[in-house]
Amino acid sequence: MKRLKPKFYGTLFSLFIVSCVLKILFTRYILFEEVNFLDILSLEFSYILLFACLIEYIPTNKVKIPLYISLNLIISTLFFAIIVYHSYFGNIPTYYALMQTGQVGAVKDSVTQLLQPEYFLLYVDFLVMLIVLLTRKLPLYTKYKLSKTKLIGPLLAVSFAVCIINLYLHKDEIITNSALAAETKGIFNYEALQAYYGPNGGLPQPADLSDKELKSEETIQDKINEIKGIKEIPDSERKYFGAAKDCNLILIQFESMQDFPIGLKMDGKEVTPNMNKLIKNSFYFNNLYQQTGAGNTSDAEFIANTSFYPAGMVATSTFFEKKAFPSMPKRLQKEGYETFTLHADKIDFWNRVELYPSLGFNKYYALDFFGKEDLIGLGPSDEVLINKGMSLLKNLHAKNKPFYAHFISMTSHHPYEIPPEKKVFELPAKYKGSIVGKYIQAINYNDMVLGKFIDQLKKEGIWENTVLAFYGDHMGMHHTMFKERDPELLKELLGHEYTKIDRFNVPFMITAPGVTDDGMTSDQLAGQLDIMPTLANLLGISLKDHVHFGQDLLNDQENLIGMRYYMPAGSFFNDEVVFQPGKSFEDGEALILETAKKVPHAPYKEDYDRILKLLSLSDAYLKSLPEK
Ligand code: GP9
Ligand code: MN
Repeated sequence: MKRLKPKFYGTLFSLFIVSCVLKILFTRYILFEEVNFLDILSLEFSYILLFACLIEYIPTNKVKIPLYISLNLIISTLFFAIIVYHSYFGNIPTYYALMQTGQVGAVKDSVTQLLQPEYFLLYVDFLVMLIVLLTRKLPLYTKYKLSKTKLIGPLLAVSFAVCIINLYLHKDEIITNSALAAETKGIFNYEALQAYYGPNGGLPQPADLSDKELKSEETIQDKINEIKGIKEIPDSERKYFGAAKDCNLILIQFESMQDFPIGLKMDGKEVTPNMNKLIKNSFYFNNLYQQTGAGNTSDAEFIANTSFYPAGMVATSTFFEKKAFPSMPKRLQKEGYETFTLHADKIDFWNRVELYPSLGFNKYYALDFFGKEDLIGLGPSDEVLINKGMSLLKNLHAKNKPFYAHFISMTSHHPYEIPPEKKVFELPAKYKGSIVGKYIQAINYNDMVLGKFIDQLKKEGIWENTVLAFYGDHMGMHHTMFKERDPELLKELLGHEYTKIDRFNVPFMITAPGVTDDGMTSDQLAGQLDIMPTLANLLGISLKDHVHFGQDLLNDQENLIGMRYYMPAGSFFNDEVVFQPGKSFEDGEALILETAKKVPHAPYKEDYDRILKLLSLSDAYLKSLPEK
């Protein structure tokens, strides 16, 4: 090929290609921690070339400059968003997940903390482009046109062919670990294929449930029980069935609350004094794992009220926004309960405006109800949440109306900045300023709120006739938040290296005066899907004809806990290990729950198959539900 003379449009063309290739190198290095030039050449380069050639094919020169700039801006921003998203969630976002970044505004403090200065390198080439544009009249660049027939045409054909071949080769490749999928398929291919497959992209689509299977809900429950290895126990034989019949239910979902701070002491002082006291008269499950997907907090709300698996790669509140879910609020309404949920954020965050009617609460109370008092982080503090919530409870109590109130806390959200005047917990000097220290203070704040709430319930005479339960929505401590000292500080608190077992372990505690008085701390394996069946059993709500994927922890011991999104689909916790697949089961990894030591995973193939069946059955069941 004849050597090209320097030229203006040729310069823009080459500048675009070189800067995009550098951006891909940079992005792949940050995401996958290694750079393989061959991968970039075979998987990503064809797209860059294709974009540049398409621009060069435009007949009017005038639009080329704005096009090069806009496309470069789109690519830079896409990579930037993917990197920031990945640093928090550990996942490569799809087109659908990125659509939800409209919510980023609301969590801007968290996002700001995750930004690293080097991410802005993705925009450095705009300076170069600016210089080139400002100097374009200088005789540095001759207005020589890139030959369409000799150069652009053939390059366009080749790059287009390579893109199509790549898409074809990777289209049926199912890799549930999104980071591995994007690395293997290429970022552009991954995004294109995810968009093609739809919101739950690339995962095997659930088969439609047959009419016969749908007619009898029992059949589906039998299937679930069979896969899980559970024997249906008649209500009359269930331990604690109806032990708290007709009691109110107050269920608190604590933001970012993990299990490890419960019972923890720092310099001899308890981080959670109120919870520690409560444990003595409660059923406390300390080996329970989060099962939330991309919908985070809202997924936890969905799971706790339905005992179904969340959608996974997209918030359930969006993916199944039209559906009417069989749920705990609906069941309790049938028993004469008033049901409502309280969360002091805008109602459209996480599409709760659709989620709450889908769950069937009688009422919901959001930001407009709580006002703009005592703002911390994302909105009104949890003290405002319980104080204003209390007025509703008092009203219903006065009318002798049983209620189910689901309180969704928010103050302990990342970046865990509790204002100094609220900091009741004095940190040891070395924890001051660290994210671990801030997190501990946020959890201590939760504990303080719980203590105040219980005092009020007792004062109002509501306590005696109420089941009060709480759980954590999802992890709060993630390595992407850590600064240099944090891993060491956390290790010191835990007495061992911080692992994903600690990270996904959230607490679940139930206090029912007269029922749980003797206290019971259980380390049986559990998941968030078990919250509803366990509470239903205590309240005497039969789930015999109500499909549920979780189980009653007071009666069913054997368990298998599936998770996707934060770990690839097919990941699970069983009584011995936590397992996470790689590209498939074969290159997965099993860690012993007690020690986090790696063990051969071959013996757990059956559990992997069982969990995939449960996920697909849950998806199929949700898909089959009628619309609201
Ligand atoms: C906002 C709160 C935060 O309403 O639910 O959600 P998260 O970021 O934890 O999913
Ligand atoms: Mn949350």
